[in-house]
Amino acid sequence: MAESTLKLGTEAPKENRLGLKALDYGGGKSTLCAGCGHDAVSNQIIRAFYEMNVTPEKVAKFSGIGCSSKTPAYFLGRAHGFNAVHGRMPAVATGAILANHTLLGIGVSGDGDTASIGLGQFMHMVRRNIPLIYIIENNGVYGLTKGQFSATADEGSKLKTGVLNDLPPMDLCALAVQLGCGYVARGFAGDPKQMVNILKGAVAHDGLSVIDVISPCVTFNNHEGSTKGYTYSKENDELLHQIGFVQSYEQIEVDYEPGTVREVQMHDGSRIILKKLEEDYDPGDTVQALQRLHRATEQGHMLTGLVYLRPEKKSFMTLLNVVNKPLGTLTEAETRPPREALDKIMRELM
Ligand SMILES: Cc1ncc(C[n+]2csc(CCOP(=O)(O)OP(=O)(O)O)c2C)c(N)n1
Ligand code: SF4
Ligand SMILES: [Mg+2]
Repeated sequence: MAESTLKLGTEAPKENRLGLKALDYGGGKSTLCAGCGHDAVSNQIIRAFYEMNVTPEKVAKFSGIGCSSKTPAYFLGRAHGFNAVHGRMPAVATGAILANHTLLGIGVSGDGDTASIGLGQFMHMVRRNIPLIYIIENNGVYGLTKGQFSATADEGSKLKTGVLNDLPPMDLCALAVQLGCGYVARGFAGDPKQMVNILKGAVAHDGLSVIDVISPCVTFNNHEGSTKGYTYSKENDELLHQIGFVQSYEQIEVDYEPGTVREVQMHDGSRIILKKLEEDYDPGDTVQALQRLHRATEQGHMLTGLVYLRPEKKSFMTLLNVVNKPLGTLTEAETRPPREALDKIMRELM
């Protein structure tokens, strides 16, 4: 494994509870353009998984095709990985996680990979609530094929060549909320603190989490007239709340004024702390989530934070009552119905 060039920060403790260092969560050397938002997101994934004490060998990484889809090679080099076909990652990830849901699945896609060619696959994965962390590194363009507009590009935004986009954008967070996803968030590659906490919450969530992260393409979509570049995103970032995350083993009591903080308990006992900013936003309210997303688009704002959270929603594995073992390890006796069950079926058919 080549040594990672990603910066890992210095403030975190050297070893986590598994005795692993942040570098143990790194991957190969990135070949992306210097300053690409996708490298920042890889860095944030490394930090979140390290601080969450995830065993790298228990992770399965999935991706499609694009600069974004190359990034699983740059983090968690000790994990399993499958680089699928353009837009087809959801089907591959669904199959793999169904076969072995003892693995923690993480998929990295792009706005082209998800919202253009892969939209049908994405929507069915959301409906099924496959337990997977699904990240869209959204830069509004097809970076790998030299910067054409994708389906998430804002109306009126301009390509470097001067071409204007006259089609409305597709909001992947709104789509995920609409289809009933239990964990929907929007982050910004330039806000690592928020992103790491969003990712930690997703690790703790049992079900699909959709994380749309605005991740600027410095080569093709970071100029004046772009609405997905660093400057525009920083100036128009509308924070829903500040996100904190407390792991299940931490005895931290949060000290706050009544009514200023919302605390949500996750199924593993960890807690997500949402510090309200200017208004009372309820992430469990579907209509409010859709309204806020729509309003932000109309105002040219980038709404970030935990847009929608329903941790109680049953994942596909729970609905299917799948055994808690990788299917490939089941013995013949465990897969074949007992003699009495077969006899009973035969009697019913007579
Ligand atoms: C079936 C198929 N069609 C088209 C392509 C060409 N292609 C490769 S990557 C890509 C778009 C990538 O855009 P996005 O998913 O936004 O990733 P980014 O590079 O911006 O991170 C396209 C159209 C392909 N590889 N396969
Ligand atoms: S072309 Fe854009 S998306 Fe691709 S690596 Fe370069 S900056 Fe990143
Ligand atoms: Mg893109």
